[in-house]
Amino acid sequence: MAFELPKLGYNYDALEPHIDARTMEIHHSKHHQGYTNNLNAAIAGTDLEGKSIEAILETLDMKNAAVRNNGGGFYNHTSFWEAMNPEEKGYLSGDLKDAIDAAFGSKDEFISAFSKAAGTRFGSGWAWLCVHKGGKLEICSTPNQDNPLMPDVGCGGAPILGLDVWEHAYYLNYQNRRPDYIKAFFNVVNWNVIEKRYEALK
Ligand code: MN3
Repeated sequence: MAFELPKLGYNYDALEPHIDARTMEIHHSKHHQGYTNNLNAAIAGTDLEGKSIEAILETLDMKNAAVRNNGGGFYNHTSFWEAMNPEEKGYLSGDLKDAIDAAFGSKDEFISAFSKAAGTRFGSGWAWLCVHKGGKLEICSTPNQDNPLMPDVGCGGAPILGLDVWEHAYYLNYQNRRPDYIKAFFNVVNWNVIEKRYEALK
């Protein structure tokens, strides 16, 4: 069973004005579709076929560039779309709020540290909030389509919030102003989704 491009849980214009409809459409229907197609081509006929994307990434041979780039791209974008669902957006609460306060001081201090990781990633990549077994949180970033699930990326635990800082994610609307895009992202984060991930993975 090949991987399929996941449908968004909302319309392309649902994140306006923070993330524009044209960027969403190209990012989902072209970029994410491309990663999906290339991942399927890369695993066809290999022993990776039929495995979950998490299993593929956790046991990845990092020298396998096609699966590293496209498997990462498939997983990262799926996670990214879900994290911005504008339906029942919610607010930071519960155990996740407590864990963020404990690790970073406050929600604002968390956003500041996460934004720094996203802003200082040179070139293309992602910023992450990860949870380790036991509930400890970590902020980190990875280049290209690497992902904390992959071995030895210098970033551990399970990712519960990721931000795409490739230029394709923001250039149409924000041009070179990555900090403005990062700030806008926090207007569309669905904290209910992040809290559910935290509860499931801590
Ligand atoms: Mn992208």
